[in-house]
Formats: sequence, structure tokens, C-alpha cells
Amino acid sequence: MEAAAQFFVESPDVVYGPEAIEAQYEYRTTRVSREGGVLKVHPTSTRFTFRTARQVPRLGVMLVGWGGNNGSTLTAAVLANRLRLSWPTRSGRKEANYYGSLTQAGTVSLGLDAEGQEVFVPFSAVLPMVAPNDLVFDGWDISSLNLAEAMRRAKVLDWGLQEQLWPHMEALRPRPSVYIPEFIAANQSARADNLIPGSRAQQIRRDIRDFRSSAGLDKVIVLWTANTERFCEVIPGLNDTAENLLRTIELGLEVSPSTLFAVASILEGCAFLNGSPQNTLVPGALELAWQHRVFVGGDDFKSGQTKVKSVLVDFLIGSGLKTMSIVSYNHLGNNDGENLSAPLQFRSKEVSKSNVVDDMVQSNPVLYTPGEEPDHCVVIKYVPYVGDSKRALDEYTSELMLGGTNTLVLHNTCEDSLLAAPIMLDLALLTELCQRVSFCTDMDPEPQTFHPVLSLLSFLFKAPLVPPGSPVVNALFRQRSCIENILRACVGLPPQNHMLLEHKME
Ligand code: NAI
Ligand code: DG6
Repeated sequence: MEAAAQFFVESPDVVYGPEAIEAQYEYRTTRVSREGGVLKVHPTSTRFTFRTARQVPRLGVMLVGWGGNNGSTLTAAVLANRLRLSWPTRSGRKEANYYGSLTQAGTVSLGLDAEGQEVFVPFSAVLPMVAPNDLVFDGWDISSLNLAEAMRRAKVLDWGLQEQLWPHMEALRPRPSVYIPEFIAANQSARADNLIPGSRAQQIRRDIRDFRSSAGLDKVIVLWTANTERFCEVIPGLNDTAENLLRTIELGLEVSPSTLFAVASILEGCAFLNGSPQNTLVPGALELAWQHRVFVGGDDFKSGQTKVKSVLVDFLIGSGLKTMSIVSYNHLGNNDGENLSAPLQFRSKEVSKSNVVDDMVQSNPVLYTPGEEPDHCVVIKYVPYVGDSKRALDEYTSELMLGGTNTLVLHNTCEDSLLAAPIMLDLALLTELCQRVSFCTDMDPEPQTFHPVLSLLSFLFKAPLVPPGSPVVNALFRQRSCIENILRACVGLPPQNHMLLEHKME
């Protein structure tokens, strides 16, 4: 495979201008109507013009929970790649890379060459994207440790890599943050030594502005990778509308720390992404994002066990097997695991891990009667000794034809933060790219951008947020195709259909 190939689409429908790529695109889909018990399917076609600005900005990423395992690991990963570090391990020398990142290590097929073979390019080559090595990091943490100390506390990286990174990470220090003890587990209180005094939302906004100007940035994206909070109640008059939420903050009444960060980011015009499961983006925050036309995305990074689940259940049900029981157990020993050992924080995670098969079950009325669903049990245990090396055990039981049963058992061990960090990277890079895409249709010539609830990011989240009324898609490869095909549309390429008809003719 050719690596990092640059390519151009040669077509009268695609213009590479000095400032933007403009592509005419025929969106072909179908509408279905029900008439007297019969489904009538109508093929439809809408002409889109996509415009993608080519100038890639200087991008800053602010991590809430910067000093945690994910935050310190992502920062270390980008530094290690930028500095082209390599280090010895007991199984040989390792080099920095971006494995696990869809944009950096995933590929897209452009089509067939003269020999009838597929030509692949990296995902990042489809449209101009910020290079991860150019990202600038900043952030907040309730713990005051600098990023070098935080990296050591996380115990994720090999010692030889930590030693080389130490001088580069030592000067990075999280800004003070918002700590409201009842939102996270009581066992976290000992690390809360770095707190914002006084008006919190105003200080967060000042921090964003300070970072933007002192680092000379064009754009900032804010990403919540702090502890899982308990769910907050949605209360009419308090957080149900943008106006009520802003008033509640103004009056100093209780709003979860993550919602405070979301509101401050939106008011500063910065996209806000929620990597944890709690309902940060309450209706008032979503309305605010809509009013300010700022992207928001969530919830909860989809890294390991859930990623496998959203492939495996899609495979089982898609193959016509009736999955009746899913049992997901995992144990881990990092600070995330300790926080999740408290019931309310576990509950947030349990909910986001449990809803991930709903669309697959509902897609198959041949197997499931209305309302029928598999048993689904999620267990998380805190076992300090294993640290960041999470162990996940899954059991899937499905019904076969003629009374048979198929039980699949999986065991997975991996460093949790090394799965999460590339996902965080993709979230920032794809969100930034989406900010440079606009489009109009033949029906509506007024240019518009994607809906502020950026559902294109669903591949990267366990419980994807989608615009009101939009179907939630959890199946991993449908989510991947969505990103791939939208990027292809922006350069005037048809959706990837995998038909390979060229090879099915005589
Ligand atoms: P961690 O516990 O190591 O890091 C969280 C950091 O947030 C800590 O340094 C803590 O001091 C800080 N923090 C807590 N409340 C804060 C606040 N209000 N403001 C600023 N900082 C605050 O956890 P880790 O492993 O980095 O995970 C972070 C989040 O990502 C967790 O909610 C976790 O559930 C979620 N997540 C992690 C995945 C993974 O694979 N590692 C996958 C999916 C979600
Ligand atoms: C244990 O479940 C801790 C969690 O934070 C997970 O590690 C994290 O949410 C990743 O979950 P999953 O299901 O994508 O592996």
C-alpha cells in the first residue's frame, strides 16, 4: 500500500480552488411510505455542493482532566511522535506511532487501479486535516501535579519513554478547576488541591481566551476527559433551556462541573466534546450550542469492550442469529476504576455501556418482537494491582436454528488509556475538519454547516448524541462508513459500496 499519498479527484464536479475544495455531489437515498400494509420505496436524489476550506488552522486542545491517565497519555503520545522518540523494552525497541487512531492509522479505498486492485490512502489524506504533531495542549485538573508527574502517576508508559518525555512534560501544569465533591466519588477528594476560587464559569472562559492568545491559536476545542460524574437531574426552570441554564449559573446555583465547562466553551465559540458518560449536555446546553452554532459531541469514548460489542452484536444479529444474553464484566485498577467503584458514578457508566445494542436489535423484527431485547448485564470492579491494564470478559449467547445455542466468550487485556488517547485525537481532528465544511443543496442554496450536535462523531462515542429525531447508530462499521462517505462526498466521490461489480462480470 502507498503511504500518505496525496491525491486529486479529476472531475468536472470537483474544483480545487486556492481557498477551498468545492464538490458537486448527488446524494441518492430512499424514502419509504406505508400504504395499506404495503411499503412503497421511493428512490430520491438531492444535489449538494460541499465546500471545504483548505487552510488548516493552528489548533489548541484543552483537556478537562488533563492530569489524568488519558490526558497525560495523549499529551505524551503527541510529544513522542513530534520528537520521533524510540525506547528500549524487553521485547525490543519501540517507536512512537498513532496506532488506534482512525484518521492517522486507518485507510480509505480510492478505487481500483489498472490491474483491478484497490488503492488505499490514509484517512487523513482525504481532506486537509490538522497534523496531530502540530496540536497544542493545555487544560485543567483538580489535581495540581505537572504533566510529567501525572504521567508517572498514571503508570501507562514504558519507563524509557517516560524518562525521555520528562523534561518536555515537566513545564506543563494544569490550570485550577471546578470541584463539586458530590458529582464524583468521595475517594477522589485527596487529589483535589488545584481549585478555582470565585466565579467558575467566568474563570474557565478567561482560561480559554488566555490559552488562545498566549499560544497564538486560531481555534480551541475543549474535551472533557475528567472523572465520570453522576447523572444530574434535568429540572424545568434550572437547566432545561439555555436561558434557564445561564441564569442558574449566574445565580451560583448547582450545575455539574462538566456542564459548566460545556457552557463556558460554547460561549467562547469552542466546540465541546464529552468523553465521559454523564449527561453533561443537558437540554439547556444543547439549546445554547444551537443558538451559538457551536459543535458539541458525546458521550463517553468508545474504546475497547464496547467497540467489540458494537461489532460483534452487529455481526450476530446481522447474520440472523438471535442474541439473547450479553454479559460484560471488566476490572481495572486505575483512578477511573476507583472513581467508578462508587455506585452513582458506576451507574452513569452502566447506562452508557448498556444502550449500545439497541439499534441492532430494533433493526431486526424477524428475530425480535416489539419490545423484546437481550438480557444485558454490565459489571465493573476496581482491582488496584492491575492499574491501567484493563481486563474485560464478555459472554454472548445467541439462539441458532432448531433450538441450538451459540455461546461466544471473549477475554481482552489492554492498557485502557492507550486505547482512549487516539480516540481523543480523532475527536479533535474530525471536529476541527467539520468546522471547515459547509454545504448547500439544490432545494436550499443558503450555505449551512453540520448540525451543532455533531453525530458524525458517533464512531468514537459509546452513547452517541444525535440531533433531535435522528436515529442513533451504534453499529461500528455503519458509523465508520458514515465518516468515510461524508469525507468522500466532500471531494465528489460516491459512497463506498463494496460491490466490486468490475470483478463480477464475465
Ligand atoms: P483519570 O481518573 O485518570 O483522570 C481523570 C482526571 O480528571 C483526574 O486527573 C482528576 O483529577 C481530574 N478531574 C476530576 N474532576 C475534575 C474536574 N471537575 N475538573 C478537572 N479535572 C478533574 O481517568 P482516565 O482514565 O483519564 O479517564 C477519564 C475519563 O474518560 C473517565 O470519565 C473515564 O470513564 C472516561 N473514559 C475512559 C476510557 C478509557 O479507555 N480510558 C474510555 C471511555 C471513557
Ligand atoms: C471500566 O469499564 C472503565 C471504563 O472507563 C472503561 O474502561 C471505558 O469506559 C472503556 O469502555 P469500553 O467498554 O469502551 O472498553
